[in-house]
Amino acid sequence: MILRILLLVLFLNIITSYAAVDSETYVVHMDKAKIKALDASLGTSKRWYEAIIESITISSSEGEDQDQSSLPKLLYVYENVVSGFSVKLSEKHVQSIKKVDGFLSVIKDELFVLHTTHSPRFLGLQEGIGLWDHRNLASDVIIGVIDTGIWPEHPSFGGSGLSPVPSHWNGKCQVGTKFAASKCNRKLIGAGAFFKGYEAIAGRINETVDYRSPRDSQGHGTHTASTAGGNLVKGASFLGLAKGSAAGMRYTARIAAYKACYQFGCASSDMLAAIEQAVNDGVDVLSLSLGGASKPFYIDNLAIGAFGAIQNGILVSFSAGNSGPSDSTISNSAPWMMTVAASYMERGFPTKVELGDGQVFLGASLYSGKPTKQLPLVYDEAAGGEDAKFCTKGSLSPRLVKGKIVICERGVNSRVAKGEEVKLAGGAGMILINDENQGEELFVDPHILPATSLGATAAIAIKKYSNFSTNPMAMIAFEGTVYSNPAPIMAAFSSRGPSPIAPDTIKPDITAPGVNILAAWPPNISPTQLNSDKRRIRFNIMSGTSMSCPHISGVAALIKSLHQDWSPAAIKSAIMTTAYTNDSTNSPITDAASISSESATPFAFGSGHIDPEKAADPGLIYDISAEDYIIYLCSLSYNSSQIALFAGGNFSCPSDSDFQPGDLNYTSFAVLFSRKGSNAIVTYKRTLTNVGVPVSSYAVEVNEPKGVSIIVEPKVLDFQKLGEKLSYKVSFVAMGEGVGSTNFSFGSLVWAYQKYCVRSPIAVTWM
Ligand SMILES: *[C@@H]1O[C@H](CO)[C@@H](O)[C@H](O)[C@H]1NC(C)=O
Ligand SMILES: *[C@@H]1O[C@H](CO)[C@@H](O)[C@H](O)[C@H]1NC(C)=O
Ligand SMILES: *[C@@H]1O[C@H](CO)[C@@H](O)[C@H](O)[C@H]1NC(C)=O
Ligand SMILES: *[C@@H]1O[C@H](CO)[C@@H](O)[C@H](O)[C@H]1NC(C)=O
Ligand SMILES: *[C@@H]1O[C@H](CO)[C@@H](O)[C@H](O)[C@H]1NC(C)=O
Ligand SMILES: *[C@@H]1O[C@H](CO)[C@@H](O)[C@H](O)[C@H]1NC(C)=O
Ligand SMILES: CC(=O)N[C@H]1CO[C@H](CO)[C@@H](O)[C@@H]1O
Repeated sequence: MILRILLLVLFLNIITSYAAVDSETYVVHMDKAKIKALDASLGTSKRWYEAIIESITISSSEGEDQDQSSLPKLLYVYENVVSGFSVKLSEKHVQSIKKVDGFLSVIKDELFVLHTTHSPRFLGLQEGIGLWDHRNLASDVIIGVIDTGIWPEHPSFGGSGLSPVPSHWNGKCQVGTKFAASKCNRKLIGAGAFFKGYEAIAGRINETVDYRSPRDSQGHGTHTASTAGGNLVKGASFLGLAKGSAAGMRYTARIAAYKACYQFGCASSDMLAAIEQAVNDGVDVLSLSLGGASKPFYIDNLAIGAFGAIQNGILVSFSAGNSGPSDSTISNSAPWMMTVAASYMERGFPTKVELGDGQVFLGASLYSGKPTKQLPLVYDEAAGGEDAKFCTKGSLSPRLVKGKIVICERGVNSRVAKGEEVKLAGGAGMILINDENQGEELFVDPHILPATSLGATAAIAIKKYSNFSTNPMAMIAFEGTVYSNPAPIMAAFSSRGPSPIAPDTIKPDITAPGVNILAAWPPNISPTQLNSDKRRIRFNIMSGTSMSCPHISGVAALIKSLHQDWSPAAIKSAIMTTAYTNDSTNSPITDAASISSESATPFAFGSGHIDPEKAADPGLIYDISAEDYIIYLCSLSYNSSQIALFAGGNFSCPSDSDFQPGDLNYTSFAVLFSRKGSNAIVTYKRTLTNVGVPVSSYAVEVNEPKGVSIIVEPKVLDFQKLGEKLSYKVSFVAMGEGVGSTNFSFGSLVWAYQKYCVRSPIAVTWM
């Protein structure tokens, strides 16, 4: 009953505040070519847009006195990566704006969510060698990170010993709350904060919890920026765990931090402004560890903004999302985006739980103290009232849990908050258990008391023991850091393909370390982010595709400095064709989501796991020009105003073209077949560019997916010089039998010559 009244009140609240505001923020996309022509007569596009707004608001108020100051204010004017503006408008005004000459589309602003040092060695990067050779690191690249801002005083962003700021940098250090211009240096060369869109949606930033400046109040942006390009800092660790040097993938890169994410998320209008600023400032690579639900590219502001960036030669790396392991949970799936999945490294933080009856289970935790004694074990009713099994706030009875180890199930409140509840009630330890859906994937957390996670199988046994033993007991021992787990393993949380928007490409593209990553952290935020946690750290361990994405951004920056003339698609191709798909035991990479330890598929890891040194010298690349992408959009039957969002004006789609979406010169192959029809044939064309050995002869090797036979024509590509392009055709023939009930089958196509292995995964979807 109380709940119903509460819901009703909330509901009414929403309705009334909606009615009171009556207007919402929109991003209005305009035809770049038309606006350019008009600019010449009116001065700047800003004046032109102000005139549009004035005319629609006055015309629609029909003679009522219109006070100048009550006109809707432009939040941003976009002139480079996209063309248009963002503004708060009523529904009526939105209808009038659609009639303005040059109008292309209007997209309601929305909030995106964040996809919340040792990894260099795991990736084979070594000081003084290969990509980390001093000559390669001496050149200048700038990595732009759009996130929650940055903690500028952190040693990962110290500027001493670096050469002057690169001459192609045009940006600045934006001053704001607790952020003086002097906070930028030769490492952190620029910073900006974009919050007009956020404040229009969520209200004014609460300055007791966040800063109206580039300073990071959440830690996420500091962590991701240091993973991509933070300094090499010796002696880093997390409360004694994961000791070693912390270093960004491209640790000599310069960093520009663009803050567009706040307490409740990141507004698309702010994101577009940040992308545009970064492009104008001269960044070489952009890293975005955030996203929203998949939607067609012509209504996806992130896809439209990212396209503007790649047209300016800037590779944009995005996190795939943390919504796995179900199929088609992928975010950020436009083919011009680099979409990054997350996997485990070989590093682990094991624990051992020993029950009173001698059973032993292995778990994981970032708690690093002494083992507990054998202590009484309590669960559910034995620990408190309703919800005691989830250890929610106030659910545990101090009388029942004092001095004992409490079993808590995941869900409802955060994992570290459960530990806090146990500690507040006087408990001595916690065992955090997975249910069947959560399986065996163990999250390690910096608990504030001796605590460990256990997988679903152990959970069943331990619940049974605690229910049926008259005097249940347990102890937890913490075994520190080990470096011997088989790796990589795909993280269950990592979002999966196929992309519902673009099933003609495999997404995600690649996987990189994204579980238990140690990186820089603001000194005023505790590792658990709980108020009761008074510990302060310089480096924190976090997990998510948010953490894997900046690894790829940093590696892209390394490759960019080696091959300054390569396009974003060429760098992407190099990273993808050289990725590996076997783990450290030379068996196919497995999937933490699979109970039967089946191997992971390209819809979990794309082309495989990144191998930076190999990516530096791929032999051949699949290049894609901006025009190639636009022809691809034509093949998706986008109409002229949808095409103009990407092409920036007039683009006539070829009328007699037989180009299909699968002909995009993508590094992987996705094929859709009907389960019933047999002998259906799909033929795709590809073009390879030689960047390896001038005279070289590549031969094709195919590994056919189940139920499909493959014909490649020609079977040998003879290159005579560098930069030469040669094309081939690949036909997939559906045999239509033996596929059974599987929805997908997988294979690969490799062009091999001497040390080079240019590999593309193949994914067939049976519909
Ligand atoms: C658009 O294309 C048409 C026909 O190709 C051409 O006449 C016109 O000048 C173009 N407009 C702009 C603004 O480029
Ligand atoms: C701002 O945040 C603080 C701390 O959470 C809270 O106490 C305060 O009420 C908030 N202020 C507003 C205006 O929401
Ligand atoms: C243990 O008891 C709880 C209720 O207290 C019950 O929900 C659970 O199913 C029992 N588990 C086993 C394995 O018997
Ligand atoms: C990957 O593992 C499979 C199965 O163990 C093996 O057949 C294959 O040769 C391995 N591939 C590479 C590149 O080592
Ligand atoms: C393109 O399609 C959109 C959405 O269906 C529509 O609103 C728009 O008017 C179309 N534009 C043209 C030029 O047909
Ligand atoms: C195949 O797809 C269908 C429909 O999406 C789903 O119900 C089924 O579980 C899938 N099969 C497998 C083996 O994943
Ligand atoms: C830049 C580039 O090489 N683009 C090529 C990609 O492949 C398609 C299909 O083979 C070609 O038409 C493009 O020219």
